[in-house]
Amino acid sequence: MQAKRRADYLPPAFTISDVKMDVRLHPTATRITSELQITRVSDHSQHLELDGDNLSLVSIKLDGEIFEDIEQREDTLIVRNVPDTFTLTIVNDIDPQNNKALEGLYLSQNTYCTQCEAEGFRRITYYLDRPDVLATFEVTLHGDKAQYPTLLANGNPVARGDNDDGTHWVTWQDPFPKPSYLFALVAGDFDLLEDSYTTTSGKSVKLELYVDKGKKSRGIFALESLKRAMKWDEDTFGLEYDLDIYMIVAVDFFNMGAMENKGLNIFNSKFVLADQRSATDEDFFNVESVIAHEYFHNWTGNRVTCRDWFQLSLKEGLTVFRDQQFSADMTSELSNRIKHVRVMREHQFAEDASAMSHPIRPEEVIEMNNFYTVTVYDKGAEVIRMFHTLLGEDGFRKGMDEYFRRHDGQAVTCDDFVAAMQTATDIDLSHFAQWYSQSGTPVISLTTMFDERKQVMDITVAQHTPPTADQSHKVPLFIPVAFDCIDENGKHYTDVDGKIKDGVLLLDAPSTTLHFTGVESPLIPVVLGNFSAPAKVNNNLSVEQMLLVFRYAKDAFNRWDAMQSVYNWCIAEFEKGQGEQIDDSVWNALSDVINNEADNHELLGECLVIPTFETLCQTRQRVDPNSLNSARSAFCDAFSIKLASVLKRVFDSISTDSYQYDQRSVNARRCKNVLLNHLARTEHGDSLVRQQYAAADNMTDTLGALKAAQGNLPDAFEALMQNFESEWNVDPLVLDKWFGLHATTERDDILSQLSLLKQHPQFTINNPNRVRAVMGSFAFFNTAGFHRADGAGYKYVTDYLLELDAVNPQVAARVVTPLTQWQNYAPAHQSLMKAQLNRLLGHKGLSRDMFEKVSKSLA
Ligand code: B3K
Ligand code: ZN
Repeated sequence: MQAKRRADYLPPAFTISDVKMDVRLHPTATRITSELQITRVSDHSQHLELDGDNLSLVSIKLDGEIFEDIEQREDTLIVRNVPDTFTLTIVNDIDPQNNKALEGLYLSQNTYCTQCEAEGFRRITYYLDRPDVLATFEVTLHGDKAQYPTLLANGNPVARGDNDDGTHWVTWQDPFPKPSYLFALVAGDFDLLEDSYTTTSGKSVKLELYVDKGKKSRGIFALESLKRAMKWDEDTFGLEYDLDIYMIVAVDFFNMGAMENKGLNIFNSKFVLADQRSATDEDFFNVESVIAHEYFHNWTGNRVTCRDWFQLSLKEGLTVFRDQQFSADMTSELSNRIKHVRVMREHQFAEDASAMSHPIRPEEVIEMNNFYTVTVYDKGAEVIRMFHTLLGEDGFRKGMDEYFRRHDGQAVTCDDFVAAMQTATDIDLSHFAQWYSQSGTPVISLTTMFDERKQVMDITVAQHTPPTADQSHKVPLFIPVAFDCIDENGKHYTDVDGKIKDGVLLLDAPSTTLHFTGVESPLIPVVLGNFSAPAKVNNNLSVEQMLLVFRYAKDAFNRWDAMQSVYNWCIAEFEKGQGEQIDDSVWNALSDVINNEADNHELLGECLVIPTFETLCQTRQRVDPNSLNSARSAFCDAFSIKLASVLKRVFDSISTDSYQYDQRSVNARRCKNVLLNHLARTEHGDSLVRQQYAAADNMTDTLGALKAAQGNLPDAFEALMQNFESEWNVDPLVLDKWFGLHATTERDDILSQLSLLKQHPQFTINNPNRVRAVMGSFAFFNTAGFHRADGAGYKYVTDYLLELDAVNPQVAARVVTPLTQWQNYAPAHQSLMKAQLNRLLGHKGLSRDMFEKVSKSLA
């Protein structure tokens, strides 16, 4: 299978200015008639080459005449010797009902919907399916009126009518030229929530949210979130919505979270439906942030789009950054920042360390769907955040204004974005721009030299990016390192030469040395405040110094991070078999932390979360998963037993009133549930967990109780899980939480448990949410089960992937990720994992999606 390279980009030979489409919906034979206005824009090809995948061609006309000088290849249609300007009319049939890959047009649960990004439009009709071809669309949909009373497409509805045969039709016009990946249509029978929003300039926009019948009340929060996002984008970036109508449709079968189709977002119902009984605080948070993310794409993605798919981070990194800023403004800055740093450390650092390592702007791609990654999205957002740090709030806004001024209506590159930002700063951004081309996680190392007699201290800050699978040679990057320095009494210092400006050291060389004077005792460097760069830090602090950082650092993120380092250090002691010898002074200090922060539910809640197995892996090499997992668990036991009384006292002090989704209550519930998780390991565990489950008036506390019982209180867990299942059996979206909990429970018979889950009446391989809840949760988060020493966990996942790949390659290629990260583990596990990857690679008919990831990981 052939890879495409960024360096080989060629502008299209032809462009399409206008599309008129007629869609006659039928489960197995939907007929598409598409009339394309085509113009030659460069002379590098005499023939027109259209993309098409899985289509049955019926006829082609050129300027109204049947045209036969064509050649059909596997995924292209060559139309030979065409004039410079012409109208091409293509008729073809497709089969939505048997489209289980959920790409293109598909029918599931009696709803037709589309997913075209990245290259799904070619599964609907022949087209120049690339983001740099922008056309206006007029789409007429025909469907059975009783079954599909709602017929939607992009833009504004302009005409509708009934036919004699029980069908009806609606015509939609989208005046904004758009690439085909933003095309969408939906047909179904929904409940509708309606609202309106008036923009700052006084334009009234109709808002429509379509949900499954009977789920209307669960859509209210999403609609409110949309209005908040619209207001925020006007206030923060001066960006208003442009069409008269904004529609969101929630569907149950969807490969990802949501899709920003122009004027017609299609969402996984998981990111729309929420009420206090069925959704956790985290679900509410996610609904608001995904609604905002898709809305923000209207400017960063749709009005200004990508020239080619290698530029994906242009829209995704930027839009993730925008949704992160929005969420921080709506909720809280600290917990948002911690949430995103967790994603970086758990998943993005792991991707960088694996064979799939790639820069935020990849160089080489076989299947584009494989590049909707934590690197492109989340590291991409970190790169935008560094622009924000370098330029400041006002400079960043100025750069964004210039970006839209230059490129509204265009398909552009990451370099165009950097060039627009460059107009707003005196800092030369050419060195900084290497973040787009270099993969890997830089490590910032600190070495100190203290001269007690002269009372001076030097701190050398060095950077190094280890080689990655895709790039052996690395260059020094331009890294904004937030830098603070404290002594043992909490006094803050800054360097004499002023290299640290406004608390940030701009590290633009392999290393630099900072000088400090008037220093009586060795200073403790406190670096990467607010996670100022997507890097790792080698700070070599003692556990006492980490605790001083927690006590004295100004930056709340640094304080949280210091606690993570303390836990990491403790777990390392357990790994060495020295856990029992951890000094009482450390336990006492931890007890003080909990006591002192007892009223700060936000910080305490975050600080009491022990680093996950996945995060711990990123600070270790060739991990033996079972010994690390056991060491972590032994530490958690010791933590809860030694600190039981203070944990219980704080737990009791947090009062929970009836449910409200506001930040104060969210923080209190979160803190309380984290405490419950620790207390579950103590003598109070069983009764506390059962009490909370019984009393809960909301899903956050229900799930908190179940999670606390999981792995600690098997009897309570079984009983409560049964109760949960009987209550939510009819609601698969909620039942996914139950599937996920079972799949992540560490127990000896987990593989037979998984087999039972797969036989559950609500489970189906055709629904990505179900598959992710069972197999995804197991492969990503059931450490003991997935990493069983005999390799049976790896084999189990592989067997399933072989089945899944034939149904939905995109989802299969996600779930295979943990197997492809074998480099992280000890040799015995590596060979067991590779054996399964080889099985996959040897399988006939493996999808491109899987082939790319598996072959790379074995290369
Ligand atoms: N742009 C879509 C993702 C499309 C994924 C294609 N496999 C959603 C988003 O990032 O907003
Ligand atoms: Zn996006």
